[in-house]
Amino acid sequence: MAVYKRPELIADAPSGYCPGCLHSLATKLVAEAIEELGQADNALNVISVGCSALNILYWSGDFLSVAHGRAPAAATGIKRTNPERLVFAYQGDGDLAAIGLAEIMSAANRGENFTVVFANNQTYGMTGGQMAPTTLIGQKTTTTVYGRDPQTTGYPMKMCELISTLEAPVYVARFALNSPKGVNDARKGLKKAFRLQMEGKGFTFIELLTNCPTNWKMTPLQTLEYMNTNTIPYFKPGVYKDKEAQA
Ligand SMILES: Cc1ncc(C[n+]2csc(CCOP(=O)(O)OP(=O)(O)O)c2C)c(N)n1
Repeated sequence: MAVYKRPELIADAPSGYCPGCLHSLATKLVAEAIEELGQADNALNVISVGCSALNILYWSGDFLSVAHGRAPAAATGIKRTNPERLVFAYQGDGDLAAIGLAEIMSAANRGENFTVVFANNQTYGMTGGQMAPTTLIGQKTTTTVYGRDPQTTGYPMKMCELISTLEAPVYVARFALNSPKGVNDARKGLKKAFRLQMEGKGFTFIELLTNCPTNWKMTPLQTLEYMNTNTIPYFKPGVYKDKEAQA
């Protein structure tokens, strides 16, 4: 008897991710949530630039690959012209919180009726591990070799907290993918965000705390422990905005 089945939205192909990278878990959770809602044929993945773009190697549903940081702008056009589609953008932290900061804040502020899935691994993974806006204080990257210093590079940007101050977003939540509970909560959060979108409720934002074993220069297991001791205390998991619960 089969106890586990690969989601149909994930093709039977090598993913391209480094061993232990949580991007692959994140995209699997996205696929599962969409399939549980019966939306596999209706979903449209707006794939941005960065390791998130490795999605194109194995996402078997519809997708559009767009320029760095511009996924929320592209998703706006797609969703407005195809309101019946389940549209989501999948973005990394360099993509979303650096080059695409204007696009994400503007789309959230307009209350566009799509979902953004934000994989926060605190680094520019694909280009070799440079500092991202979300890099933690003291975290070593190839551009902060002595650790991030807020005097010169500011503080790690908290996107859920920022976006939840806006009036329009309906559901804003952060989950950490380094524990079974975090994974289960993330699956439920993604499903809720997609359901709210299909009900036409408005902008939904799911941040997933992920890792980068290659550029953090740690084993996969060490990254999960680092997330517990360093990432989670700063980027606190939780629901930051839920208009449905407040109604
Ligand atoms: C306009 C433009 N500027 C810069 C780049 C180079 N670039 C490719 S991926 C990337 C960083 C991606 O980092 P992040 O969004 O954190 O994703 P990750 O790879 O960590 O998942 C950059 C700067 C690009 N492709 N296009």
